[in-house]
Amino acid sequence: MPSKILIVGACGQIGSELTLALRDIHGDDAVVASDIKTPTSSELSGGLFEILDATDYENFKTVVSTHKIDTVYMMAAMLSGTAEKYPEKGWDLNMSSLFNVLNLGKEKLVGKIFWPSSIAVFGPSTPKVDTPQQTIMEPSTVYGISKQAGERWCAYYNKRYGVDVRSIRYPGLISYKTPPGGGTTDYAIEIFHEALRSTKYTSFLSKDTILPMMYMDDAINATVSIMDAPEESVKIRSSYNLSSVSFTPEDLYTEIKKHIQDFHIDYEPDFRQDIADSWPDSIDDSDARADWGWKHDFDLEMIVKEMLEGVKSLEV
Ligand code: AKB
Repeated sequence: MPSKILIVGACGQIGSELTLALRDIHGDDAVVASDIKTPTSSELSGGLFEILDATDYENFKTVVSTHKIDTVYMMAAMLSGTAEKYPEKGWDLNMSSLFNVLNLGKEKLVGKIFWPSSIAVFGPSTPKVDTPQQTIMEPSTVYGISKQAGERWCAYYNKRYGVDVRSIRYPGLISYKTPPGGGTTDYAIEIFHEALRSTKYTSFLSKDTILPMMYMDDAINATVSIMDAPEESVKIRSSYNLSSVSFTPEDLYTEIKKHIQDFHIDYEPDFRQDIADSWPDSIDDSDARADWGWKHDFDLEMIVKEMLEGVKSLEV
C-alpha cells in the first residue's frame, strides 16, 4: 500500500511549503494537511485537510486512523521569540505535540516520523564557529530547551521502542510564501517586504549579528531527503546539524542594496538580540552530508534574487 502522509502545522512557514512539495511528489490523495486553524491559502485548502490540535492525543489518533496515515511530519511549534513571552505555553506545546507523535510511533500506529529541531539547541557555551554535531549544549531559551529535550526523547524512543524518527536542526529559514511566526531570524524575511514596500528597514538584531541561515527550498529538500533515506543511513537519531550560509543583517542589506539602491537600514536591537547572541555563527553539517547525501544549492546572492522576485510576485 502506498504510504499516506500527515503534516501537522501545515499552515505554518515550513508546513505550508512542505505540504505543496509532498503533494507534488506523492500526489494530492497521499497527503493530508492539518493545523489547529483553517488554511487561508487557497492552494492548501485545495487538498485533503483536517483540523488537528497537536496537543490532543485522541484527536491525533482519529486523524491517523481515518486516513490510514503511515508517515507524520510534526511541524507545529512555538518559536524562540514567542516562547520567551509565554515560557510555559511554549514548553507545553513543543513537548506535548512531540510526545503525541512519538507515542503514535511507539504504539505502531504510524511508521515514520519527522520532527524539526533547531540551532536553538546550542547556547552561549557552545563553540560558535563551525559548531560540531556533538558539542556542549546549554540552551538559554525556552524554545532551545524544548528542542534539546525533544532531541533526547527522539533518540530515546528510537533506541528503546524502535520508533523511526528523523530530525534536522534547522537554521533560520528564509521564505516568502507564508510569513514566519515569532522567530529570532525573522528579520531576514521582514527586510525584503520592507525593502519593496518602503525605502527603510529597522532591524531588531544588530548589524554584525552573524547567524546560520537557509533558503526554504534547501530546507524542504533536506527534509524530503532525510525522510527518503534508507533507515540504516540515518545514524543520528537525536537531530542532524544542517547548514548552507551564514550572514549578518548588514551583509543581507548590502546584497539587497545591489538591487534597490534607495534602501536604508537602521538598527534597534530588542530582546531577540540576546537570543541571537546565544546561537552559533556557523554550523558543521558534515554528518548530514556523509550519512544521507545532504547538499545545499542557495547562496546569499541567489537567496536575495529569489526573495525579491517572490515578494514582488505576492504584491501583483
Ligand atoms: C527561530 O528564530 O526561532 C527559528 C529557529 C532558528 O529555529 N527560526
